[in-house]
Amino acid sequence: MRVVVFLWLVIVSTSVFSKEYIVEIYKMKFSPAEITIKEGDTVIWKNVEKRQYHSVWFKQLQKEEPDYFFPDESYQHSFEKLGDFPYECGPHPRMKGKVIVTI
Ligand SMILES: [Cu+2]
Repeated sequence: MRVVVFLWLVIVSTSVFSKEYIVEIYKMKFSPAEITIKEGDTVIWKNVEKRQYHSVWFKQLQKEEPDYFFPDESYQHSFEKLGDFPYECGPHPRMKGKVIVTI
C-alpha cells in the first residue's frame, strides 16, 4: 500500500511540476528560437502560419525526418535529458532553433 501511495505521489508531483512551453512558428521563424526549460518539461510547437507547413527535426535524436505539420496543427516533445538540443525545419533548413534543458 505504501508503495502505491509513493508511486502515486511521484506521478502527481512530476505532472504538477513539469511545464509546457509554446514555440510559435510564423513567417518561417521559430519564436522564441531558443528556449530554456527544465528536465521533464514539454515544448509544443504551434504552426500559426496562413498556409505553410513545417517540421521540427532534432537531427541528433532522430535519423528520419518527422512529419510536416500544417497551420493550426502542433508538434510536441518532452525532454527527459539535460543538454542542448538544436533542431531545424526539414523542408526549410535555414529555420533553426534550440532547446536548452537544465536541472
Ligand atoms: Cu519550415
